[in-house]
Amino acid sequence: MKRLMCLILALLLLAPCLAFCEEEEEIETIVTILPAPEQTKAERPPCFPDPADDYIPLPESANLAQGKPALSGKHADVYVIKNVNDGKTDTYWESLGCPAEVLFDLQGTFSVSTVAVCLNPSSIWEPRIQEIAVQVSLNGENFTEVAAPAKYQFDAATGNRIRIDFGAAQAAFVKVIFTLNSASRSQGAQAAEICIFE
Ligand SMILES: [Ca+2]
Repeated sequence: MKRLMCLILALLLLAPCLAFCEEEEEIETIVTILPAPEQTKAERPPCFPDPADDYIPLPESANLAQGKPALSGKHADVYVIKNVNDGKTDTYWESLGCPAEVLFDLQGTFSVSTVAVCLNPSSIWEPRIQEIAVQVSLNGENFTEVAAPAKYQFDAATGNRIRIDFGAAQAAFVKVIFTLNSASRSQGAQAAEICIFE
């Protein structure tokens, strides 16, 4: 008798649970499928201005330095000279101290009027000053200074790049000379890309 009472009591306690489970099974699942919006081009809403809008502009003409033979003295660590004109700002050249220079063979004679020196545009690169001069040559032996040594401010806010403009000069070889880098973690010259434009 006692067992029968316990069984009845257990059924009474379980009854609400069984009813709940049955109700839960009856809940309909409603899924609404929305069509994906068509986007044919990258869009940037006005509230997210493009940082590149504040970068120092570079000429739109071809970069005469890219991929051309480039020579320099000793480099720091793994930052070899081939990084200076591989077309990528996430690779860079760093000299072993200053002064240092990079000599480009343009493999032809061009009328050049702008040299740009670019660092990685990331703000991880602290603002710094580098002192830079530019010389040109037609034969690789006799050079003429077209831009005297001057200090240039590199800042991520303006793309971590600078441009040196000078009167157009015929050049088959261009030498970029660094005499100072104020960066706290390097005494050598640094350039992710050096670009030369007509
Ligand atoms: Ca590079």
